[in-house]
Amino acid sequence: MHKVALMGIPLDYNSSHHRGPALAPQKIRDALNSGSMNWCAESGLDLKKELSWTDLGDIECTDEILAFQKIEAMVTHQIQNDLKVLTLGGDHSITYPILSAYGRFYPDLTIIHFDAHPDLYDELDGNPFSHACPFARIMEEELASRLIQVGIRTINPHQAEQIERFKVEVIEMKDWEPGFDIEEKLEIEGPIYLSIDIDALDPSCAPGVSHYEPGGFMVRDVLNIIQNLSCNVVGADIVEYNPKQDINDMTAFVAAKLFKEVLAKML
Ligand SMILES: [Mn+2]
Repeated sequence: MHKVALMGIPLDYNSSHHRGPALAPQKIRDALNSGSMNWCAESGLDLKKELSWTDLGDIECTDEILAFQKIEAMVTHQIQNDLKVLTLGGDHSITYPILSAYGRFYPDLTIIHFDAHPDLYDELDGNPFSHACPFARIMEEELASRLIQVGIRTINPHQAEQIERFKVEVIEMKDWEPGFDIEEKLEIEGPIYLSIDIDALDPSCAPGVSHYEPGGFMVRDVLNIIQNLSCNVVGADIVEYNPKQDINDMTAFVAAKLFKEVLAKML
């Protein structure tokens, strides 16, 4: 019986700066299958031998009008079949249609959002569905009961207003302390949805992103946060990896490493 469905979402037309994250799902799969790393999570679980998850391949996203509806429908279908959904993006705009599905099934969902950016713009360059806006749409439609953001280091006055308006709980990167127990300190009870923007990490360890914002997490910080979660993780996305900006595929391997730990946590 499968517990988790993996889907790639090769979509980057809502990116405001560089294109490229549409290439990420395949590059992450290539890293996992390269022979450079094995398929074990750090718990020792061999994900390659694990039969409780399935890779459904990529959602075809070339039609910009229909892609969001398609993503929402695909995710809804998996949840109806009692599957948790783990997606590989894609730019961050995809989190809105995914949460449009989740919000209907999980009225008390807590999102833990890793990012350099709050992604709460009301609109950017006239696009309300920009990769800078998904969490504004999600909170307007009350698709989650709590939004907790970590890694943030780019708050401007507009986003500060949006944080206030939507009662977003932000732990800014400048205030982060290693070993901080998010679940305990913020009294999170779950279920949890994880949304991981690769640019939450410092560009020195993950250069393959569209927007550089130094001063972020080390890979180990993010792995520790994921591994220490005890609540039920019912869904997750890993977004904004941009292979066109990468150096020697190093960010592909970072994304693959995060993928292994997130998947192991969801099984
Ligand atoms: Mn970001």
